[in-house]
Amino acid sequence: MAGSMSEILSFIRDNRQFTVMSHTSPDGDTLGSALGLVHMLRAMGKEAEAVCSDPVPGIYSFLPGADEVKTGGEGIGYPAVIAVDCADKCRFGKVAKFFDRAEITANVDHHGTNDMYASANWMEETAACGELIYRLIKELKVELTKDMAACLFTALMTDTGCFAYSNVTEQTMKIGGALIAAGADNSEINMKVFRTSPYAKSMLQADALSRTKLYCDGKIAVTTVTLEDMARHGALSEHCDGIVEQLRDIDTVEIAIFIREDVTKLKGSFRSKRYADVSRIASVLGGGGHKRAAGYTCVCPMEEAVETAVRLGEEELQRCLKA
Ligand SMILES: [Mn+2]
Repeated sequence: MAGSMSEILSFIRDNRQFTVMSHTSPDGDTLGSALGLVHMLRAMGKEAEAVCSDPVPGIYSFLPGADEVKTGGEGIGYPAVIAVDCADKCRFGKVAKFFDRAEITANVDHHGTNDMYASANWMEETAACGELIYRLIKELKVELTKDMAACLFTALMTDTGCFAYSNVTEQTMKIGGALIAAGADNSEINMKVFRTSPYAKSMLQADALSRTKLYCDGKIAVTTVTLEDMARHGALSEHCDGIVEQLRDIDTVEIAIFIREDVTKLKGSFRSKRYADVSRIASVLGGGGHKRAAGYTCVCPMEEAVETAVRLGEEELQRCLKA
């Protein structure tokens, strides 16, 4: 059961005031999808707000509407609440209260591990959740504005590694083209998201990468960042974005593991290169995601978290060998 687009179309048509929710530690897909959706709802004459548990990372501050995203549990909490790019309710963080007290809820997502937690659901395993928002805009015959296009192009670009990963389909590229045609500035967005790094971020990443450990003949790479590491470099948690991809890019690596310390818990990210299914590993740990990108949170000492993640990584490599 993966719901359907028509459930979401009815949810949008039948309601007037919406709170659109992104997931914790927001990325370009969840923010671009949420803001694209907010712009679409407003173009339809409806009221909409965007909420997110955590602050909008600096690299996404250029997104049209980013300055209006209510964070840290702030927000109005409209009667209709729609979550985008959230595989399960654990991804809501401080904005879960809006979902819990809503009159009606919806869930638009592209993670295969989605557990259909809302009253209206639509999960389809596209490259980016932004593709689903684009299809809603087309289906509802809303005029695609430059602002919507910039938000959705950012969503596509971030979840596809700039249209480079195996999740990219003909449809992804066609939608990317339509978004450029509607005014999304490909190279400018790419520059802002992927080729702009504060000094503190570059130094934190160099530090983390220099401590990389390899396991399983180099097929698994692991590194970690503690709150102390971030403080030493004057870096923010959002400055950890991109480390796990750099581990994955090491030539021998199939599974990359990155674990960072947050205030109350540890946050783990997995990436795989060609064949390992890291969503299986994340699911065992109570998280979820995609085959090539997944994550989870846990509360335990860092060494224990690393040991567990590496062991599960080894088991996944074993499983792939046997298959
Ligand atoms: Mn996504």
